[in-house]
Amino acid sequence: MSILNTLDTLADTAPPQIQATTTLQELEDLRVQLLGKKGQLTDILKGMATVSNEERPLIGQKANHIKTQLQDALDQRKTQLEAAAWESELQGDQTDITLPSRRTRLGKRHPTNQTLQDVIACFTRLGFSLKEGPDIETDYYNFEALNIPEHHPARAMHDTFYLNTGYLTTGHVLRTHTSPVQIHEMEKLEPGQALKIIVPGKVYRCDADVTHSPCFHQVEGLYVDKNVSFAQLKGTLSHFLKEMFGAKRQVRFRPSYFPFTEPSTEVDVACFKCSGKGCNLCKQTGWLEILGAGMVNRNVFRSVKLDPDQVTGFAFGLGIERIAMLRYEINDIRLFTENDYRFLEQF
Ligand code: FA5
Repeated sequence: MSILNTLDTLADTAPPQIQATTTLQELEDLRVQLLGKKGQLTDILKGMATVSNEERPLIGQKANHIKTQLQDALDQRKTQLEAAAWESELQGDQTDITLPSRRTRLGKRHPTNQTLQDVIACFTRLGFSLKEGPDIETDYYNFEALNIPEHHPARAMHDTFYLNTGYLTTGHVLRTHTSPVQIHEMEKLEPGQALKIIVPGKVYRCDADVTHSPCFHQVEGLYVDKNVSFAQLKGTLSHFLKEMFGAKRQVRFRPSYFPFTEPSTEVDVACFKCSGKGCNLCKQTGWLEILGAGMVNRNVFRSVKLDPDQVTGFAFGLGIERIAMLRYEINDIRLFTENDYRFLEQF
């Protein structure tokens, strides 16, 4: 067969071979076999020595043309195989690059925090200043100094978490209310000095159902001065309740008992779920209790070395989650701590 014929055969058979390769390695091997130093084209051109002078330029031209054609076919196949390899790698990763990107969520205030901020703002406008106290308290501050001696039945009502860890001395508790801060702050008072504070903070009780959480927030209020009256307490709380719930929401002051106040009251707000008819949320009472309050007990003044004949005062303790439940009509207190976006995004 003449060289020209052999070149034609190569030009016919090589392209289907190139197209049939399935991997980049296979393609590279074929390139070497066709166009490499010891490849088919070089082999064919070795026969040039025997051809006539007229035929030689024709063969040279054809050989160059075929070489360019085969190189183009090899390059094209290489691009196809690289694209296929990339695609299968992506499938292996199970990454769908056509999916829309994840939305960046904007942060929002948690409803408990929002309510806490609003409560603080209301009382600051009324002239109360902000104080804080420790979460871990001694038995003395949490109970004793607040006129709740050992074996007093009120201790049982508090469902206390006692701390007994080995390195903390026994007698420490997770505070069950913010009232111990009353004692810390009154201990610092000079005779004749007045005190008007609110104390926000976390409190802990071994208690859990739709309206009770083991860790919740309270805001304590304390006003100590000469001639503080129960009327002032009622006026302050009534103003606060109107700001929080609007003038139309039904509220009631109900006589109650706290060892550290005398007389004492609790404030209830009409249940939003049943509008006062009675349901599982309000335990069939029609009301949700949000705060306890009263006039500071004379024994409490005595425990901080203040003379109960010289000073008077009122105190109150608000449950922040309960207020948030009423404001936003939330029927289960556990929703506040479940961190479910569907719940949190509504506020
Ligand atoms: C007290 O804690 C008193 N220290 C309040 C007080 C302060 C009275 C000063 C007088 C003077 P009580 O246990 O009722 O009181 O709790 C106060 C409020 O906290 C309740 O009205 C309720 O709104 C909220 N609360 C009580 N227990 C829980 C709980 N487990 N989960 C959520 N909120 C609660």
